[in-house]
Amino acid sequence: MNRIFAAVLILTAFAIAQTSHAVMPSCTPATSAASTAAAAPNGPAVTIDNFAFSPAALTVPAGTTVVWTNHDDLPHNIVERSQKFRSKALDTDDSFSYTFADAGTYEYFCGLHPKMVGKIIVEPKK
Ligand SMILES: [Cu+2]
Repeated sequence: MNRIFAAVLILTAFAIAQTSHAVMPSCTPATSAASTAAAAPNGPAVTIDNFAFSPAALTVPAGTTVVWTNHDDLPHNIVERSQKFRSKALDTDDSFSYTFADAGTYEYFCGLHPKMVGKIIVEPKK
């Protein structure tokens, strides 16, 4: 009896793990991408392509809004190493933007593929 319950539990957990990746992008409303992208149409851009951030390192002055756009056909997200910011899972052509008010080096990675890394170097305002 206990063994059957445990087996059902494991199967359920497995099923959730299998579907969560596919379900993730649809959890968030598709319309939010357009509004975040529109927030800074001319800001410096980081593109996500082939499991890589490009440019991998970007230098901007403080106060700049950086826009990341996912051009891969599977979701990625952006997670700052010390959790200063974190995007939702970005589906194809979704964007995320963040305004860097303070100077510093902001290292980030993809929460879904942690080997994908990049950094934004923010220089003090002149
Ligand atoms: Cu990724």
